[in-house]
Amino acid sequence: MNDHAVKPAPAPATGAAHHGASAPAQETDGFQLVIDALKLNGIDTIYGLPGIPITDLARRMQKNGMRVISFRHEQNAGYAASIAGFLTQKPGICLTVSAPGFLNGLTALAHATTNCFPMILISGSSEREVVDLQQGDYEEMDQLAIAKPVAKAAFRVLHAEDIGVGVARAIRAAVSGRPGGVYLDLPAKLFPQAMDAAAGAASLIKVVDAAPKQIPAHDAVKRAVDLLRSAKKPLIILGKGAAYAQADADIRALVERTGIPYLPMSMAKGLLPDTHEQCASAARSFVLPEADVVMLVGARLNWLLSQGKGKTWGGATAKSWGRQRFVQVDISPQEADSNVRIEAPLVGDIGSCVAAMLKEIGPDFAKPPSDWTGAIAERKAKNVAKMAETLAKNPSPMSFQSALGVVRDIVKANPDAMLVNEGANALDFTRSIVDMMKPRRRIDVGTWGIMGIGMGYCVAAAVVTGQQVIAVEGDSAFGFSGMETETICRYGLPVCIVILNNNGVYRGDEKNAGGGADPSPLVFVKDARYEKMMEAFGGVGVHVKTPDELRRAMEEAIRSRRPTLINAVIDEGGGTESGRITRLNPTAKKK
Ligand code: ADP
Ligand code: TZD
Repeated sequence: MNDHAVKPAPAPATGAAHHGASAPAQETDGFQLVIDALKLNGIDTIYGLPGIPITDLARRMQKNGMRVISFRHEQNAGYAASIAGFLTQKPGICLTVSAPGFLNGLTALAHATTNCFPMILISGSSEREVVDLQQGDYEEMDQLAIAKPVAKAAFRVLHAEDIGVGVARAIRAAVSGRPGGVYLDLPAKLFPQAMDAAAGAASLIKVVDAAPKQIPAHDAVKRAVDLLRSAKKPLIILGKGAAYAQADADIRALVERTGIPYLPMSMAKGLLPDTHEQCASAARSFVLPEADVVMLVGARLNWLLSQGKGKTWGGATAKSWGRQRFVQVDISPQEADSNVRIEAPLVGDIGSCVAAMLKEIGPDFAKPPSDWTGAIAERKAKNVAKMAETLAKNPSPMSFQSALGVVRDIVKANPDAMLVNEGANALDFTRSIVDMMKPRRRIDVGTWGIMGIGMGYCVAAAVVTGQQVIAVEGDSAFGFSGMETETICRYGLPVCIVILNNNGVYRGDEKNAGGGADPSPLVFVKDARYEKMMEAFGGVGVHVKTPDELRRAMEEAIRSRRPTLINAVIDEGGGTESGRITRLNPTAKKK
């Protein structure tokens, strides 16, 4: 322990001590116990923003050898923590001040819960007595009550001797079962509370088996395998829960041994290489309505999969079910039947479920009929050829596709690089054009389609993996977290940001509908020079107008590993309103 861990207690006034009968008692305090509790559980990185009452906590964390990554806005620190949780299976920690800092972190906490990422938002709070009587403390707010509806769990610690329990409960809640966001409220008065160091150390808990395996029942495994065996047109959908589970080899074995075509959801791309012959991404709109048995692995039938019904699935009307029969592998026993009937729910952790299925399947599973796989291959070939044609075009100004053709090559040449992606068209085109070759390399807007994850994700991806990070950003999307370019420069992170700049939200050519002088609410300053933001902080800024310039700039960024922002000018009329989700925006202007 270092000098902060223990300090001699002030000399006691009792006679015994004066006679030197025992060594002076050593004390610890709330600050130190929080640090020791986190470190004891292998948590060594904090994403946050200092201020009252956690400034000293951040200082002492750093002094105690923790990595403290300090942001310019708590929301970005929170997003960083949430994705660190996804990448590591350990709760990512976001540390904020009270009321406004806490509220800034809350969006990220809700995002973590929604996406099933383990995260702990630790916020300092003001004096309970004053808060509860609403007497007007500095940044007074009942944070615990506000956090509860968006957190998987929320705890408050009032006494130093309870810090160990509080941290242990927060860790367990974040990573066990379906992971999620946890709120831990630490009032200002807790931090300086002193207690005997030995008793303090004894009060800490090293969490044993924080995310216990959940072994599926054999009859559930058999039911799932039997349903798969009965299929003529089976399909597997891999979701980000499958990516999170880190059961990569078994998932690949299951897909390959069954020969079943699969679709990766966006953050499951690369779980098997996107170029895998069984990957049906390029025939998505064909396989969804045609499939007869669909196995979901760590993917929910939420809006991203049209709730499992309607035209996407071959249903007669927008609300009617298709003919699919479903297997759903998920850790949450409540997930099944949330939209359509799940005939074979398989509840357990994905590693255990997939291993059990492999055992049940044995070495000889009859491969799907060749008229099914053949029809998919045919569709794929047609769509891939069409895409290749589009990518080969070289329009001026650049299109989304001609710019992303370059990104695709660069990512292919750097398969370990992390790809961060947000925007509308910038998201949809990147998802379909840029192949991922390895698991957990693509991180994006997730379940809510949230803008603003960009720079927080970049920071965490670089910090957690040490790999090159490439961010493909819409110009609107980038604006939500753009100030963190300073953070990226401050920590010298190998992040290359490519802004697909079309001067606005979705596109940049819209006019004021009322004919007034104000610009349309959807457009930004024309030809904005975003690259100068990176230059302002000592990074590299590049303004590019052609695929060749973009390629050179990306190659140089990766070679140098310097923070780089490439402002890639694309056609301002190139985007579609809401990207590919116009169906959710019934009044969207059709262009
Ligand atoms: P996507 O957006 O990629 O379709 P979702 O976020 O909708 O994925 O679904 C992820 C699902 O994975 C959630 O229902 C969650 O309960 C589940 N999940 C997360 N981790 C695990 C795990 N280790 N084992 C099993 N299921 C998991
Ligand atoms: N606010 C938040 C937090 N999330 C959102 N998803 C939105 C607003 C609405 N929104 C989208 O769904 S995409 C988008 C917004 C504002 C930006 C699209 O513009 P872009 O990308 O420049 O980022 P493209 O490539 O021009 O479409």
